[in-house]
Amino acid sequence: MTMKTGMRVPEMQDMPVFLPHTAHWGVFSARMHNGLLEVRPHPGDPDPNHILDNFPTALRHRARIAQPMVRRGWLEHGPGPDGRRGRDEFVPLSWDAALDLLGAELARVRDAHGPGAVFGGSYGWSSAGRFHHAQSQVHRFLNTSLGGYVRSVNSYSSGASSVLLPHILGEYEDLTKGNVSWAQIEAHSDIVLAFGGMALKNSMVAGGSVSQHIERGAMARAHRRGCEFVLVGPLREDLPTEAGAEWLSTVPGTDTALMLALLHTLVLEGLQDQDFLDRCTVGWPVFAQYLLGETDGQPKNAAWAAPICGVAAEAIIALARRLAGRRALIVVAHSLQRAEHGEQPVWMAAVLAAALGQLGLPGGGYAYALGAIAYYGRRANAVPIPTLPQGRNTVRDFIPVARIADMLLHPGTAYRYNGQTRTYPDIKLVYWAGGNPFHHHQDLNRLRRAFAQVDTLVVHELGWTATARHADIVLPCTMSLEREDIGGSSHDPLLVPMHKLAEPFGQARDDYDIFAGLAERLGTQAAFTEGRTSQQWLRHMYRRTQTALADMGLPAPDYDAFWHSEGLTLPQSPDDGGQLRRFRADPVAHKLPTPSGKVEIVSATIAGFGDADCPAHPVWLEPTEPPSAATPLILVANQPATRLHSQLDFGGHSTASKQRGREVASMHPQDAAARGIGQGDIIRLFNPRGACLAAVRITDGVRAGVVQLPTGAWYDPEDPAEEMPMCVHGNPNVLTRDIGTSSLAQGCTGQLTVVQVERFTGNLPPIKAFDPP
Ligand SMILES: Nc1nc2c(c(=O)[nH]1)N[C@H]1C(S)=C(S)[C@@H](COP(=O)(O)OP(=O)(O)OC[C@H]3O[C@@H](n4cnc5c(=O)[nH]c(N)nc54)[C@H](O)[C@@H]3O)O[C@H]1N2
Ligand SMILES: Nc1nc2c(c(=O)[nH]1)N[C@H]1C(S)=C(S)[C@@H](COP(=O)(O)OP(=O)(O)OC[C@H]3O[C@@H](n4cnc5c(=O)[nH]c(N)nc54)[C@H](O)[C@@H]3O)O[C@H]1N2
Ligand SMILES: [Mo]
Repeated sequence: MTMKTGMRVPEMQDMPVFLPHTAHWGVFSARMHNGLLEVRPHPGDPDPNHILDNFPTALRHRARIAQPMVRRGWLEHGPGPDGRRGRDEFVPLSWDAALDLLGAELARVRDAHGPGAVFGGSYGWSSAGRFHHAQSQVHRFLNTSLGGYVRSVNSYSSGASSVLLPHILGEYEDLTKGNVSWAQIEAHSDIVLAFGGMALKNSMVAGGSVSQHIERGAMARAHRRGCEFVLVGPLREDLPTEAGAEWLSTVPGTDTALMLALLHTLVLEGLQDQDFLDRCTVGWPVFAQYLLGETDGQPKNAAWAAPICGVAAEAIIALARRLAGRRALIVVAHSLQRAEHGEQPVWMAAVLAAALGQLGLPGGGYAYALGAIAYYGRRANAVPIPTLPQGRNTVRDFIPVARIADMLLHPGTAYRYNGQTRTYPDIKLVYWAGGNPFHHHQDLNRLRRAFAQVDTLVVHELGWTATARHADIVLPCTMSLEREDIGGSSHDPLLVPMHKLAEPFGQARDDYDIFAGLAERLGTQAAFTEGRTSQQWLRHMYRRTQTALADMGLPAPDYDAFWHSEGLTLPQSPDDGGQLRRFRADPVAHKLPTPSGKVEIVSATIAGFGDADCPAHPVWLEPTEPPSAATPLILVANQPATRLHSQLDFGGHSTASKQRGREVASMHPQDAAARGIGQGDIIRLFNPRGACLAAVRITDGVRAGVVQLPTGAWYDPEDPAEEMPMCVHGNPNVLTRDIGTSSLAQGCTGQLTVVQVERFTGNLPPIKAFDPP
């Protein structure tokens, strides 16, 4: 795969050799040749990722930002709440003028309100590269220059599970990253039951870097050995054909009911591992009363679950029997918990795996989120990779990350989180670098109202995302191809020298240089830069890895040797099954880090919080917004295959997958026919929160009653002056609901919502998302 088409970069000299670089979607090398960027995947990668094809076209695309810009209303009237954000004009400024203005505004907010009025959570994946990692840069800048900021905790990825799992099973990082590996599945698993699947499109990316895409090969080899893969969910493509998967098509959002029924069947037939339950768990007797219907009169049996999940009762019973007595692995995709009551399937899967007696066995038990990202199911590096120290944040206040609009709309209001009653702070200035809330957040019309509330919104971006368009001050940053860095991830053995492959676009600067310029104006330059240039930081950060290698008695090349190599292979820790393996072997000596030291089927801690939307043990809770006559379909807004989130949506691979410029939604033939919709038509998806257009693909790979539209098409409001403009490009977050998973975790619920769909018959509005404002 060598990509040759792209935007010409005439000012760049031809390069004699390919130089290494990396992205969240894979290690590669590239060179400039005849003014074009040529990209080659890492030769050791068995299954390279086509998302690399977005680079050549993206590099000099018109969607890039060329110059610092300030919103006219902000420039003329000063900071303050303003509903014109997102539809106002921008005025180009010189770097000096822009940094002077922003430096003064930061000083004003700091002096008048304190750093507790600055929201610097700045959630987002930004780019690979450990030094120019935008979130680390913005945090370090706000800490060293303002004394801190209101931060965010948890992630859009795992909002519910990362709060729940420590209460009931163990540390999130241990359970996801040091548990069941692909190698164990290849060698040991008899049956893998994957709720939400393990789609290859997802495991093709990993935050920071990935040098080998191993998942397709691992599933193929396991399948050839005789391992059975069963996919539970609404989309057939969520497991690859190489896994030979059986597809159990289910109604989204009903997995907890299905898991309860599987367990009910096991108990009814005496197939649960009672010894494991007695030895390693707490709360089974209480939970069993709920399961058997002794507490509420409703046994959670297969007949009960069948109509909820849309699966025949006999199929549930047969599946339960197949799990018992075999090396069974339960996998739950992140997607299941990115929904209302998302804590429940994560918890219930742990109970099911415990009842099967499989926790801690090689290739068995519970692999939460395996296959969702390429750093799960792999060995950890035995040495630390370089990181940028972020300094000290003196502000104690935080929000669960997905509560941003609530915070901005309702300062001073109380909310529940992980057993606490907390209060939203009063934010005056929001600073974003390396994330795209108009990609990641839900109910975008509400988010627009929220961003209208602040005094000032600052955004560093490489492209004109909707977030940049809603900012008051837009500072153009380089993309990773335009700077030097060190690439790596804690679960990939290759540390990559990321060479500069092109000059910065227009006047774009590195985030580091932007912050250094601001720090100079705030008199905090020494604290922020510590007197180092970017180059000197790279050398400084590399030393940590070099020293750790030397301490292990391993070859520890110096920085120059590393820089001129194709990459440094790091030692890795053994694939030893981690905490669950040790616990299983000796639950007394190796207690789990839960309050009881055991698997908590009933959690006294969570019961003590007293929140009805996340009670003492896993339960089936009805959705509060079920399908209705007005919105009969369930929308699955999952991750896109042709890009990472919204990144480089204007790149060639992403745009090639669209039709008539729109993102493609998938529908079942029955649902399409009922609405007079034909293959390739443009459809309008709508609900009371908003509407968007998409092209349609009609396929029986989607369950009837479900429509799937991936995330990541840049928000493109038809008329931004309207209160609820239609997105003409296909961003599903105009439709999703901005509520927390529950009072426990307050996680993002963007995966599922209810919608209606119709054929769009109006004049097709043009796509403007990639044209500069
Ligand atoms: N409906 C729905 N919504 C979802 C999800 C879902 O399943 N359904 N999934 C959620 C999940 S799991 C996640 S993780 C989030 C992802 O949300 P984000 O991480 O916010 O999405 P990205 O598109 O990766 O945003 C990164 C931004 O950083 C910019 N960038 C890249 N490099 C640099 C740099 O060097 N400097 C600066 N300053 N900027 C840079 C990119 O141009 C891009 O705009 O989305 C969430 N949203
Ligand atoms: N190509 C690509 N890969 C990515 C990303 C990307 O943007 N692009 N993002 C990365 C990130 S940040 C993350 S966090 C992970 C996310 O990992 P996930 O959240 O697991 O990924 P999704 O694709 O959103 O969802 C996986 C599948 O779950 C199914 N599903 C949805 N709801 C339900 C349900 O209620 N029950 C069942 N049984 N199935 C359901 C959907 O059919 C969907 O295709 O992906 C990572 N990988
Ligand atoms: Mo994520």
